[in-house]
Order: sequence, then structure tokens, then C-alpha cells
Amino acid sequence: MENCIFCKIASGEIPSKKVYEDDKAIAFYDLEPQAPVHVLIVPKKHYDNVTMVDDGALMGHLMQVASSVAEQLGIKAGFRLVINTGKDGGQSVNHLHIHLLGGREFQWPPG
Ligand code: DGP
Repeated sequence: MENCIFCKIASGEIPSKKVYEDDKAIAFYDLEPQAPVHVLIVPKKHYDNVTMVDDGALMGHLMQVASSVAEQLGIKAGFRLVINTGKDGGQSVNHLHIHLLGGREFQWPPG
């Protein structure tokens, strides 16, 4: 997808602080961290958002990657996974991504 920042990060055209990569997904630190640990798990294939995904196995894989990155980064007390979707969901980058947030206690309900 032309002019998609996460496609460019996935292809290596734009550098990122990578914590995990395989043939389907990449995980890297968020540029604007909202918690002591804030990583984005991103499929290499472009989907505008979660409503566009037609591949349940890929979604399952992304969740497994998120869980194993949490373990890799030592977030033992718990973590939060977030998929912002659309305008009201607060999505600012239109390439599906899962936020992995940890290293502090979170509130509920979210803001
Ligand atoms: P969202 O608002 O859910 O679409 O989250 C997008 C996140 O992406 C936001 O937390 C900031 C992060 N972000 C935007 N541009 C870049 C970038 O170029 N590099 C990295 N590492 N993160 C980015």
C-alpha cells in the first residue's frame, strides 16, 4: 500500500525499534509510548483496520505474537491489548495494529 507508514516499516524502508519479526508480522516500539512498555504488533499484509481482515488464522497469529512479545519483554504483572478502529475508536494509522501496553496498572473503563 503506497504511502502507508506501517507498510514502509514492515518492508524496512522506514526504520523501527524492532522486537519481533516473522514472515507474517512485525512488532516494534511505539513512537509515542503510553506506558513503560508500548509495542505495536503489525501484519505485513495491509489491512486498513480489523473490519477488513478475512484471515482468522492471521488474527490468531497476531494475538500469539502479542502474548509471546509480552513474555519476551518480561511484563509479568499483566498487560493490555488494544485495537483502535476508525474515528471514534481513536485510530490514527490506517494499517491494522495491536497495541501491547504494559509495565503499569491500567484503569477501566478506558478514556
Ligand atoms: P492508533 O492511534 O491506534 O492508530 O496508533 C498508532 C500508533 O502508531 C500511535 O501510538 C503512534 C504510532 N506511530 C505512528 N507513526 C509511527 C512511526 O513512524 N513509528 C512508530 N514506531 N510508531 C508510530
